[in-house]
Amino acid sequence: MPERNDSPTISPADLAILGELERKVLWLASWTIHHANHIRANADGLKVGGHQASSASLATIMTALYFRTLRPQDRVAVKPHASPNFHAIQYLLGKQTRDKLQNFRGYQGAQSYPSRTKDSDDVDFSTGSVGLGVAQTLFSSLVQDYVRAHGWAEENGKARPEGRMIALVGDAELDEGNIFEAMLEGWKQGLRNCWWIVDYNRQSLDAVVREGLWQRYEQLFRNFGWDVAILKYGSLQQAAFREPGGEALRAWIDACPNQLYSALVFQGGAAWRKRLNDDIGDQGDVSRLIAARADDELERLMNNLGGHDLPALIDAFGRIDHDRPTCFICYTIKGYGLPFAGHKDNHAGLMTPAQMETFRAAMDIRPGHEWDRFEGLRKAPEHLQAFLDQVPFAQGGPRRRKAPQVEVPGTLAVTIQPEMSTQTGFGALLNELARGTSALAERIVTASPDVTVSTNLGPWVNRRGLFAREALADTFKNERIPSFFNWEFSRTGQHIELGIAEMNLFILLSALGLSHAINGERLLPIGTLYDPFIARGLDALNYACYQDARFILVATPSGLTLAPEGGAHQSIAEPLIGMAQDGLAAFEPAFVDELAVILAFALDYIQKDGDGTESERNWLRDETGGSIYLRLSTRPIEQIRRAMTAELKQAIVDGGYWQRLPGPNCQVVVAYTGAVAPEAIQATGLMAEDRRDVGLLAVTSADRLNAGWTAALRARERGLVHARSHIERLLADVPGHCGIVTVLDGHPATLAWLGAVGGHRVRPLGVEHFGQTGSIPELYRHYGIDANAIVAAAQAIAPGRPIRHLRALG
Ligand SMILES: Cc1ncc(C[n+]2csc(CCOP(=O)(O)OP(=O)(O)O)c2C)c(N)n1
Ligand SMILES: [Mg+2]
Repeated sequence: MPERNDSPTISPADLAILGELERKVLWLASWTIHHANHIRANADGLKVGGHQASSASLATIMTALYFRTLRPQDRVAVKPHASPNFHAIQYLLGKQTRDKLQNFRGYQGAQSYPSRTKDSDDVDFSTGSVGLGVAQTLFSSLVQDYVRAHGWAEENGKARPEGRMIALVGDAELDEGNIFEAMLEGWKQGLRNCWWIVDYNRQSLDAVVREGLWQRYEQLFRNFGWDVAILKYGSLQQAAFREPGGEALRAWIDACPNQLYSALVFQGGAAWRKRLNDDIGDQGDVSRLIAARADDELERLMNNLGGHDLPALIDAFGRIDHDRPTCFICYTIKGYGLPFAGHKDNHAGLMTPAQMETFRAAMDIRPGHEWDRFEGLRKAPEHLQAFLDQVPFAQGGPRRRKAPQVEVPGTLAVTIQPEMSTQTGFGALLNELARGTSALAERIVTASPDVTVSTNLGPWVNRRGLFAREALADTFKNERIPSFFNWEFSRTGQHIELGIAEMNLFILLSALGLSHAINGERLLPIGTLYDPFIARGLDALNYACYQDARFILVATPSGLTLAPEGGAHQSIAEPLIGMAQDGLAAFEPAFVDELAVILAFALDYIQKDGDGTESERNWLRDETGGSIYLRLSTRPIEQIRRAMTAELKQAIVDGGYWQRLPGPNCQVVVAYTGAVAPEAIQATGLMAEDRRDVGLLAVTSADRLNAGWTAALRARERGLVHARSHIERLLADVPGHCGIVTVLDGHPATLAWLGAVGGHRVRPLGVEHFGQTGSIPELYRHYGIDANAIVAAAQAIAPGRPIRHLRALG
């Protein structure tokens, strides 16, 4: 990487300043947490918390990185509970306010864990759920490669420098399986420009970790093609090892169990001396080495692990002159420099006010000057400021980039067959997009965890190819073996084929869906998977939404409609996930013309960033956008021939429309979602024989109907008396005595709330138990979502005479 000059050697003057900044980061992070817990008045009297020990563990590493090694193009996922360090660093760089620090963990203050969306100081990647931020850096690196391989590596006529994607990783974080799933995928995809810096303090939340983990980590990383750098000894220790007797000291350190080392760190200099003398004190040279140091010097020496040694860190980071993925295992002490350093119970430990007073004195901070940026530092403020002014990391202007929106046509072309499933429709829509040459199609990137073909992405991939940094031909094609699928990899391919791990799909979508903000190049990611396996990656999906990544998730097949596949693959709860997941608008269309409308909307919606004109027609805040979840099915159903009017389009996007308007004498409305449309239609037909004016409500998005409804309720409570949601308008003319039968191939609670909108009686039908194998009619009968069940439900809640009359009798 020729553009980098962050060398391994540092001038003594710069090193001295970095040493002061390291103290400052430790002080500010500790003080921020202390202030939140002991000084600020908190309304509820609850402990606020924060992690002084976990932050202290990373103070040196983060000082070296942020004030020396990082370049503006580098991106970092910070270990969640080291958030106070990050905010302290940004505060020193003038990018975080004192106000936010004083309000750490408070309402609208600096966030407990770094948040892209909620913090105001340029967080690159949100973290919180351990393991996910780590994998995010790996996938972000792949996305950077994707963007560059597609020729989008210039900005204002200049080549955009390649960044490193860096994770600061807690050692116990490496217990999370998603990290290893990501590593394997990274190996397959030729990962580069990725650093994981492990804070190897040998402590987790509960206790001290097993012995020898570093060897497992080292072997694992090397197996996956990573370079590994182990920073075990600081420069003081290295110098001591060169003294006579030094080798014996090193051997003792190497053999010392983690628990014992931690306990001695906690106990301090006198304990170190006693233990060392007991163990190796009878060997002339090493005895003299120990005796030559006072207790505090001995303590400093034994605490001087690689991860707390600025020269060792600067050297290790500066030596990397290649783009291979690199893992740094940095030995650290949890709570370094604080009174509970090394104590196994220190994870949530907070310094007491008395301990803080001692710490304050040691840091030379005068009361009332705790937040002063240079208070207590042993360098002139102008020198410190001059140093901060030239910190490379802070030179690049705003880190949040912007990319123009790609225009989406109002209508997407698709040929609709008389009978079709939504999944087939999806394949056909993407095939049409792939055939064209639009800028829209160019920016679409698809991904799938080994279900590309079975989710109907095949035609798209045949036309647009698979992505890899190095081309790879399809041997079957070259050997002229007939196949439906052209499996050719190239730098310009537009499909990223993943192994089966759904976690990886979601984290990749999270990385692709932030490309506009990270790379300044917009991508329109579409990921496909089987609907039930959303649950497998759910936390990663939540994570992607939390950091406002933008993507379209296509989940198919779903529900009972993959009937012979059986209970293991039938999804029940996913429609409720679609409703409850913040940042994700869920749709479940029944017909392909609906899907075409929704997909066009989706491609536009994922690009919105709040700049659009505010429309409160539905109280959905559509101008802010978000991600999209489409729940599709493999069940072919008879399509409706109809003109797609602007009004119908809008209603489909808003979440529902009347397929058959309920007349004035209506007693029953059937409201359905998705693939059970034929059953709902058939049931209304059956009921028409002895009931008049049965209504049929098509619900394309329970999620959006529900969100609009609750938003309108809230708006009215706040005095906007005219606020009306789409579902309220749809149900406005349904007589009060009417019953509503709701039905979907998913959990009945998804639509059960419809009765609360206008006070109608509801009988919600759906699936509540694990599936059986069988044909679709058998299963729909078994679970009570076929036409007969709908009719029976209607009979039960609207038995032929007006409900008003029944009420009067009651
Ligand atoms: C997925 C998930 N599970 C549990 C937690 C709760 N948690 C927060 S930190 C932590 C232990 C972290 O230990 P380590 O990564 O070694 O960091 P250290 O505190 O030692 O710096 C746990 C279990 C979490 N944040 N995320
Ligand atoms: Mg740890």
